[in-house]
Amino acid sequence: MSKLNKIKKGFTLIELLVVIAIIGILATLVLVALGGARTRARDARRSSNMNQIALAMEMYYDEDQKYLDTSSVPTSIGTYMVSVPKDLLTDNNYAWSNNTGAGPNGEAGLQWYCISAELEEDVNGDNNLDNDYFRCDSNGCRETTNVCPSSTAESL
Ligand SMILES: [Ca+2]
Ligand SMILES: [Ca+2]
Repeated sequence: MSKLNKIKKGFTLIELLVVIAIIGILATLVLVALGGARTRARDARRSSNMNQIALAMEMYYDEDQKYLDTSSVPTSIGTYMVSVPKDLLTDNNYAWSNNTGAGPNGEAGLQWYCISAELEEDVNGDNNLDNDYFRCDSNGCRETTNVCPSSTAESL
């Protein structure tokens, strides 16, 4: 039997264990990377939902010269949004300001609204995961550190 044949007989147990360990490490790295991609994808979806709700609210306003007003998050926005989405991870309603009365900046009743989604990523880069929101209100849509206010707590 030649020397080459001896070498090619197969893997040793140590070699197999090393290969398995390396595969395990690579799989962990891939899963971590995918996890980040999935949270970013959910955040993108949340921002998209906020923008669509804002569009529905503006169309509602165009027709009625007032925003839909309700003490809690609406389930629909006229004919413009048949079903207002919930958070895709928690299935909770998005944060909504009771806008049945005057607004936090003294806006007349029915002339303001605010809805916000809590984001999972640290989009403002301050290493705090508790202060990242995407929010739409009667001043427009944006990333912000503040959840929608209760009707008198904070300016829009
Ligand atoms: Ca943050
Ligand atoms: Ca968060």
